[in-house]
This record gives sequence, structure tokens and C-alpha cells, in this order.
Amino acid sequence: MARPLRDRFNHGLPRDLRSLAMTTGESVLKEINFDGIIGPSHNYAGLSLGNIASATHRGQVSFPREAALQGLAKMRGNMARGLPQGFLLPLPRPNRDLMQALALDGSEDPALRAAPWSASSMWTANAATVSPAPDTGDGRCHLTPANLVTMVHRAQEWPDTKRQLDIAFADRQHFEVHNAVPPTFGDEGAANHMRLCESHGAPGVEVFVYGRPGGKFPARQHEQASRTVARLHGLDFDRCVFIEQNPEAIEAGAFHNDVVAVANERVLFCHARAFADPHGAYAAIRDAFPALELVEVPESAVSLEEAIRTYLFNAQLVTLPDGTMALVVPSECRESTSVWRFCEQMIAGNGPIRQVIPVDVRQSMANGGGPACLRLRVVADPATVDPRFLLDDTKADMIERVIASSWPERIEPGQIGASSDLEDHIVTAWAGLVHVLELVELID
Ligand code: SUG
Repeated sequence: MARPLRDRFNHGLPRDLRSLAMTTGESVLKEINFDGIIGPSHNYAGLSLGNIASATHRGQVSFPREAALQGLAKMRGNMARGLPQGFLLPLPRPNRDLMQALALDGSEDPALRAAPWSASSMWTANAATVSPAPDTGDGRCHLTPANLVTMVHRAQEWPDTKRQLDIAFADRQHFEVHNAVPPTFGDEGAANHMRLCESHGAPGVEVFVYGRPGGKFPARQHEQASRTVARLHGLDFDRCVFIEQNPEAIEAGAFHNDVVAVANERVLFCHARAFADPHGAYAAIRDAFPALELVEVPESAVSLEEAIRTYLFNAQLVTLPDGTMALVVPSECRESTSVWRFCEQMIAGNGPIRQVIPVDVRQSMANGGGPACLRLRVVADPATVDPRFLLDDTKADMIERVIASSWPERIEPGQIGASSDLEDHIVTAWAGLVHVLELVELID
């Protein structure tokens, strides 16, 4: 007879003992941000319905080299702040398998033709959902790539993303990498997942935020996808919270929860209109995690529309080595009167967020991706991760040289899906990066 599911997960250190071990201060688990290196095919094809930035910039000229250098500068900034930094590589584009699967012959809608060229894997917050070892039944860190089924240009990502996760987190003593959940249930990964904990290495409460379909724009995260991920990861359901995103927020352009909320350790920083039933959501989170420190931004201080336009909440809320918290926001926040006023008042008060740091990721922002979209958080011992995916200054210099010398400077909308010169350029640039990073197993 098959053992009960819970037993099969319980071959690691029991959760209460793990909790004790974590409080001895010997935890080597750290939050590592894995940023997506922005790929050489970065373009504005306007593929994401419900993503206002993507729709607004549709048809504009893109600047892949500048985009990738902006992303790298953000990584360097966080490294300089003493934060562990990793990266994932762009996925190979154009994707010939998808071109074939869509039977592209030139007669199709240009948006469909652009899908195999998309550089959307840069937004690694959508690469996977990650449950760190202290939260899981078997005491290993579990990762489930997101199926991203709602958008065809994103649905192609997960098998290639998994290929990288399988290499980066190959150490089966410490990691488990699952397949994506079945495509019936849309899953957008960490963009709809938050974690509250006393410290990154301590057991956490995982918060899954789903949308309900039926509105003007697609609700991309299905509740059953969230629940499936929680079961796959062997989470304790008493330490999970499932809450509904506010349909008004989705209608206003918050196609992912991380556009209206972000959490770090004890802190949840969110807009008052982020959740369908905010008071019910806060109560449920507090019930599971009584130490919650809520920083809620009222509509009167920053409207939902302005929060979405500036991506105030699509920020990296990080714990600095001195134990204080900083919010790494898009530079658009600095330029908004209401948002910046709120930030200044927040810092002047005695709340948990002590610094607000603007960063320029405008090329990504124009497609709806802020600082938080560009990173996947993995709590792990860096020594257990394949070092080829971890960044240091020397490697950052190497990556920068490849980008500066081989990424296309600009892409005109008409070139996407049409120019064989551009295709050669993109393929060669990508292969150059893969070689420099000694990850040739990613080449077919
Ligand atoms: O899925 N944009 C992405 C942005 C993802 C942001 N991620 C998070 N919030 N975590 C998306 O909508 C634009 C593609 C285009 O128009 O070419 C795009 O896919």
C-alpha cells in the first residue's frame, strides 16, 4: 500500500527541529537573487494583453544592448550592497520548435510571428515558484517552473528554463526541480507568491495569490496551480495562505500580484487595493504569521493607477547585511510626485523600510518588467548552487564585454520574425554568452 503523501515527504529533519537549528544562528541559507540576463532579441511586439506598458510601447524601436546593460548594472548594484547575486541566461531565440508548432508561413498575425523571438524569459520572477528548504516536508529547496500558459510567447519558456534550473540546482541533496503544473491551470511562478519569515533561513509562511477569470484582462494565476505547487513542494498547509488578487487591480493592469505587493522577512508592503478582501487577507496572513509587519499604501497617498504606472511595488525589498531593509524601485518612482512623496515620508517615519533606492531598468519597464520581475529569489546555501550561475565582479565584466560587443544595438519592429540578418546576429550573440559562461550543454 502506498504510504501517505505526508510520510513520503518526511524523510528530512522534522520542521520543528529544523526551526530550532535555524535559530542557533548557524544557518548558511541566504537569499540569492537570480536575475534574468536580458536577451539579444529584446523587443516591443506588444504581446501581453492586460500589461499596459507592453501595449503602450508596442511597435517601438527597442535597444537590447542598453536593456541588458541596465539589467547588469542593477545586479552589480545589489552585489555592491553585499547581496548574493546569481543569474539565468536568456533562452535560445528565435525558438524554431514554436515556429514549427504554429506553422508560421508569413500569412499569420504579426504578433504570432513575434512570439518565438520574445526575450520574455528576462523576467525570472516568472521562471518558477521556489519553496526554500525550511518550509518543505523533505527539508530540500523545491522549484517548480511556471507553465505561463496564458500567453503563447511565455508558454514556450518553461522547458528551457527547467533545463537551466536542472543544471544550477543539480544537487539533489539540497534541491528538487519539478515539471511545470499541467497547462489546464495557469501558473505564473514567484510573481504570484510571497514568503514571510523571521529571517530567510528560518521556516516561512508562503502566500499564494491567484486571480479569478471573467474580467477585462486574463487572470493568469489559477488557484489550483498555486495549490498544486504547494502540494508538490510538500508545504504544511497550516503555513500556507491562498488569497485572491483584487479583480480591480487586474483590470487596472496589475497582471501579476508582484505589481501591487512585495514581501520580505516579516514585512508585507502592498497597495490597499491589492487583494479582493484586504482585511480578510491580512487576517489570514496574521493567523499563520503573527509577527507580520504590514506597510499598506492607501489610495489617498498613491492611486492604484500611479502605483501600476511607476511599479512602486515591483521593487526588490531586500535585507542588507546590517539587518535593515531597502526597497530597490524603478527610477520612474523618483519622477512621480505622489510616489516619491510617499517614499520620503516612509523613510522619515520609523517603519521597517529604511532606504529607497531607484534603479534605471527603463528598457524592461517599457514591457511591464520592473526590478522585481527581473529576479527570482532562491533561499539556499550558495555553496550548493552550480557556481557558473553565481555572479562576481570578474564574471560581470565578462558578461558586460559580450553584451557590449555582440548584442544588437537596436531592433526595428519590422525586423522581428522577418530579418534573417537579425536572426543570425541574435543566435551568434547568445552562443557567445553561453561559451563565455562555460554552459555549452545549453546548446542543442
Ligand atoms: O508577462 N511582459 C511580461 C512582463 C512580466 C513581468 N513580470 C512580473 N510582473 N513578475 C509579461 O507580460 C511583454 C512582451 C511583449 O510585449 O513583447 C511581456 O511579456
